[in-house]
This record gives sequence, C-alpha cells and structure tokens, in this order.
Amino acid sequence: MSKTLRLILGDQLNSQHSWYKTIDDSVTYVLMEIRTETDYAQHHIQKVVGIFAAMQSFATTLKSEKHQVEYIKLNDENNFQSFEKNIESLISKNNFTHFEYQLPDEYRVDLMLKNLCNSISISSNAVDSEHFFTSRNELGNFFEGKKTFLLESFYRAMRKKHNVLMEGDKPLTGQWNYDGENRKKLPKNHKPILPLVFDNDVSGVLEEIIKTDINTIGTIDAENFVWPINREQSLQLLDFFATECLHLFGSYQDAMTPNEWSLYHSRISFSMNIKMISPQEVIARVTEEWEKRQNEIEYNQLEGFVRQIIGWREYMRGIYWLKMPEYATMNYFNNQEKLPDWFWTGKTKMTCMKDAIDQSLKYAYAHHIQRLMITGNFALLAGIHPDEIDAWYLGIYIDAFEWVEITNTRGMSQFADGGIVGTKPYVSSATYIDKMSHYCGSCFYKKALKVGEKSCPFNSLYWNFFDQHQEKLRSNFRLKMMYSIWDKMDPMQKENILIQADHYLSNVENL
Ligand code: FAD
Ligand code: DLZ
Repeated sequence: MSKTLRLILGDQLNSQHSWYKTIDDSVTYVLMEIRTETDYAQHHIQKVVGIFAAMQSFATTLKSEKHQVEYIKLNDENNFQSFEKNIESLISKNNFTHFEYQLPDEYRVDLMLKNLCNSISISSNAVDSEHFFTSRNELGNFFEGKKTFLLESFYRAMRKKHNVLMEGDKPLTGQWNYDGENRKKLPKNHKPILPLVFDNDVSGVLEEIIKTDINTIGTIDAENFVWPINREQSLQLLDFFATECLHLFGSYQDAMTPNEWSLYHSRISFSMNIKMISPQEVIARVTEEWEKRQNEIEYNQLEGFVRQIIGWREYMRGIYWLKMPEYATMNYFNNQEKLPDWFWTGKTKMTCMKDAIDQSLKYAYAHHIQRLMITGNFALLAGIHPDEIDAWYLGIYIDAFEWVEITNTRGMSQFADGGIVGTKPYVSSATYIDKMSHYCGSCFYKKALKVGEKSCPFNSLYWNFFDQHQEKLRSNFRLKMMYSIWDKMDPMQKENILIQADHYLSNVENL
C-alpha cells in the first residue's frame, strides 16, 4: 500500500492549500518543533512562541478535519531536533513510500530538503506553497538582461498581470503611484487608533521552551499574547486594518511618535509570512473596503498599501531567489564594526533609537520607518558589519524570515548589495527624523547641533558617511545635492564634524 508523508514547515500554515482539499488516510502530515529552527538565529521569544502556537493550532484544525497528523513537540523523546533526522526516522518507522514538501521560502531549507530527497530511498516531490502572486523565478525573468531592478516597473507589471486597481490596461485614476502624498507627520495632538491585540494564553508553549536552553531575546506576556495565532484571528486583524486603519495608512505610513508602536500599520506581516492568510485575500479585502467607502478612504491610502503587498513583498522575494546565496555575503562598503550592545537592551540616550528598540523588545515589532530610518539608518552610519545587522533583524521581529529580512536589511537598509534593491543608501541626519517624528524634542541630544557633546549623533555621522564613501557614492545622480552641500561647507566646520563623528564612532557603546 502506498503511504505518503507530507512535511509542513512552521511558515507554511496555509489551510487553503490544495493539499487539504481531500481527506486521504494514506497521507500523513508532519509538523515539528525543532532546534535547528529555534537556533539558527537568536529569535525573539514572541517569535518562537507565536510560531509554535500557530503550528499547534494548525495541527489541531487539520486533525479536526480528519487529516492524519504527526506533531513532534519540542521536548518529545522521539524528537531528533532536525527536519532530516525526524523525517528519516518517520519514514523507516512507518514505511512511507513517498515524501512531499511545499517549496520553502528559505535558501538554506531549500538546499537541505533537496539533499534529503536525494538521500532517502523513497520517491519524493516538491509542490508550490500556493501563497505568493509570483513564482520564485518570475522577477528574474522579468528583469532578464537589465542592469537595474526598478521596483516601480515590476509593480506596474504586477498590477497589470493580476488586474489590481486597473481599468483595462490603464491604472485606475490614471496615476500608478501616490507615494508623494504619503509622507505626513502625525499632528501633535493626534491620538492614533489603539491597535487590535489578542489575549491568547500561550503559557503552555512558553513553559516547554523555558525547559530548554534556547537562547531568545525580548519579553512576553504569555497569558495575553498579542499576536494572531490562527487564521481566524489573522482575518480579524486584517478586518480591523481595513475598517479602522486603511483610511490613514498612506498618510502616516512614514510617521513616528514615542510610545505608539503601530499607528495605522496593519501588523499582518506575521500572519502573511507564515501563510495563515494570503496576499490575494489581503488585496481583495482592502479593495472591497475602499469600494464600499470611497467617500471616506482616499485612493492614495489604498494604492500605498497595495504597493507594499503586490509590489515590495513580491519584489523582495524575487530578488532573494535571484541573488542567493551570494546576497548573504555582500558588503559593498566593507563595513566591519560590531553592533553596539545597546541594540539588545535599548539603553541609549538617543530617544528615537531607544523607542524603536524598546518596542521591538516588547512587541517583536517595529514599523517600516523605524526599521529603515532609525535602527537601520544608525547601523549604516556607524559602519556595522551587515552580518551583525542581519542577525539582529532576523531575530528580533516576529515577521522575520530570511527571504524578506535579508533583502530589506542588507539591501534596502544597508545598501550592502551596492544598489540592487535601492537606488541610493537610506541615510538621514536628525532633520529627517525630526520632520517625521516627535522624538527629537525630548532627546538628550540636540537635533540642531552637528558638533559638541550634545550634538545629535545622526548629524555628524551622516556627513561622515558621505565623506568616507565618496569614491562609491559621488557619481550617484541622486546624491548630487548632498555632495554639493558638503563641498560648499566651510572647511573648518567639515573638519569639526568629522572629528565629532570620529569621537562618536569610538564611543559608540556610550551613545
Ligand atoms: P504595513 O506597513 O502595514 O505594510 C503592509 C504589508 O506590506 C506588510 O505586512 C508586508 O507584508 C508588506 N511590506 C511592506 N513593506 C515591505 C517591504 N519593504 N518588504 C516586504 N514587504 C513589505 N518585513 C517582513 O515581513 N519581514 C522582515 O523580516 C522584515 N525585515 C525588515 C528589515 C528592515 C531593515 C526593513 C527596513 C524592513 C523590513 N521589513 C520586513 C519590511 C517592513 O518593514 C515590514 O514588512 C513591516 O514593517 C511589517 O509591518 P506591517 O505588517 O504592519 O506592515
Ligand atoms: C522560525 C521557526 C522556528 C523558530 N521554529 C520552527 C520549528 O520549530 N519548526 C518549523 O517547522 N519551523 C520553524 N520556524 C520556521 C522555519 O524556520 C521556516 O519554516 C524555514 O526557515 C523556511 O522558511
């Protein structure tokens, strides 16, 4: 009799997958909590707990639908703590005749599964995960023969191909992109909507993790776990976003303010990345809401959001599969410094950095501009080695999976890919941070000062960055204005700025 074993990875909790359309007693699904996955990064405790809780919930759903499920728990005696060893053991114990898996999103796991299939004695095959709009190679094919990989051209092609916000072959409203309208600061007395949070009791999951020596970061309230752990909650969060946040999403997408951790962002990246909901569902839900409430929801809010999902998210995945494994070693500026210890504690006098790090430790979440223009900006200005920065981002965020983490971190944020993802490095002085946030007013450092012990470190480090990397950056058309300002600056002032930057870089642990 033929017997099939199907592997479900922790980020493949897609109940809508065609695998589950038929109940078949000859098919067994396996999910496993294992040390290779808990230990390849120092994950935030909420990430490990969230993934385990979602895996357990998914297994329960499958069982209730009468699928055969094998769930290997972290501390089970028969857990060999790796995909390969557990699968080999199951095959020999249960006489499976065929092995199947869904294409994983991570290069490391893809390679491991291919090797495993070559080494086992039974037949095997991989199927699509039926989640993304694009296949792994689609972006590579789209840009074939091109030297640059412009998001905008990919985004437009995606809109056309999937008929999203289109009127025939023209963009709805006649304009493709409303990014220019999406850069507002939050008005001083504006009170953002309170985020929808869940109160999942995941203390049982946490207890099992505590029994081990798994090294995690951050804190957790396990009796009131705020993140969605199943499809139903994920859909609720999406609904909350559509009804309560979408109308201001674009406007305040780049805004930052102390103690408000998510503003009008959707916080659905975790649900999407572990596939509890699909990007197609997300697009359909927000479009439906806009169609119903066009008098309340401006089109730029919708377009800004759709661009993140069908544009950036698919684009990053495509770049990942096109450029791995080389991508993981790129270091365009040859940065070598160590990440300051306070990245792990939040103990810094810079209010913006403290706020972004503190909330990351508390919620395993920071929104895009905090990741890009606060922590990422500082790390690049301070010349931190991209490996160190990747390790931090891959660990700390609940939504962090290498395909979308590394392309955002090494690519968009650190320009370590030399300009594959971005056309210029995302760096800024205090001017930008102050323009988009309410951080600077309460800061120990002074946003207007470039030198002196109270000068904002972002200011001198910003000019130091351009000075240091002239050879690589001066010819970049988009940086022409910055170099022209730097060139015209009084030589004495320039020297003082560079001395100040040098001082800060030598004392980076004490900032
Ligand atoms: P929203 O602001 O509500 O956006 C909606 C959705 O759009 C997100 O859920 C996400 O799926 C998608 N999206 C938006 N921007 C991007 C982007 N640049 N790349 C890919 N998808 C995007 N995103 C991750 O999912 N995992 C990561 O590990 C990750 N690491 C990042 C590291 C750095 C340094 C930076 C600058 C960005 C990173 N991002 C990552 C992208 C982005 O910051 C997050 O997707 C977003 O903050 C998640 O919160 P949200 O769901 O509230 O997003
Ligand atoms: C991130 C993660 C963690 C912490 N633990 C597990 C696990 O125990 N079992 C599992 O199947 N998946 C886990 N994951 C998610 C995987 O790392 C992810 O599925 C692969 O990296 C492929 O993207």
